[in-house]
Amino acid sequence: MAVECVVENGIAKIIIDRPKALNALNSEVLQELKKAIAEIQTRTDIRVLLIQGGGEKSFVAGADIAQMSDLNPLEGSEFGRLGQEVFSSLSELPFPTIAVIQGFALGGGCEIALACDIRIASEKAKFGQPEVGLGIIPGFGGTQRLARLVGPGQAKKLIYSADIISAAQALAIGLVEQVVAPEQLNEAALKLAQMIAAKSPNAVRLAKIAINQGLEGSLEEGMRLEASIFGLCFASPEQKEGMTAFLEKRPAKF
Ligand code: CO8
Repeated sequence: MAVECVVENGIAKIIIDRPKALNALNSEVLQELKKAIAEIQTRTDIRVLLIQGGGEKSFVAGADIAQMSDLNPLEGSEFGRLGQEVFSSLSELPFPTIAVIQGFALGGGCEIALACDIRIASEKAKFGQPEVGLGIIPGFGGTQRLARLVGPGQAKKLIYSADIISAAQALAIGLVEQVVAPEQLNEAALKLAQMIAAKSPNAVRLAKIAINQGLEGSLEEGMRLEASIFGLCFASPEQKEGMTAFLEKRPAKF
């Protein structure tokens, strides 16, 4: 098994660990990832997911080039669809997801990070979409999600050039949200996960829906969506607890 999933105190952790290929994604790893995501999808006890690569060197070094090298067009498009399906199920998880990136996040590895809500990286991490150097294009959502996250100009620069950039450069263009020293990475990711996990899970999930669905339409539609979801919050006991706790000058318990 290359994909492990553990849940502790409401925080799920998926680890992709295939050391002999720097955690590259072959179809077996993608199937395992699909299964792990399906298993946590409906769990109401999970408040946040951390996803990371095993070992020190690599988050995920991309799709498995050895496996892809002999694919025919039909097999290529099936492989692409499998990756897209897995990464879409990751991006559609109802709770927040954080990619914890200690090393290479290349090709499909960068695309996993893009499918998460938040990315925290070590200063040693490296990012890129090297596909055009292999005669293919990013096929696990990269052409779409990268442009949406960093804007079309920066996405085109990265994708056309296949350049590998540092964590500092990734932070500068908005490809990651936080960069920390390598030895602080796990602690920083856990701290953020714990902060999220301590808040109203219902409100956090609703905020994710409002942001993600709102981005699909116009600002006006997004505002209407926000107003409806805002109203919905008042149907939850968590709103009562959050506000009562404030008025009683005590921490809220969710
Ligand atoms: N696939 C398969 N094997 C890999 C991959 C990979 N993506 N990356 C690394 N490996 C293997 C190497 O072949 C090597 O194996 P071995 O020891 O048996 O020779 C082992 O991992 C260690 O790698 P290196 O010796 O190369 O380690 P270095 O430190 O010298 O280099 C790099 C590290 C820079 C990360 C280098 O391994 C590299 O460039 N890897 C490939 C990165 C890449 O191009 N990734 C993008 C792949 S394409 C992709 O992700 C497309 C996604 C969409 C697909 C849609 C399909 C339709």
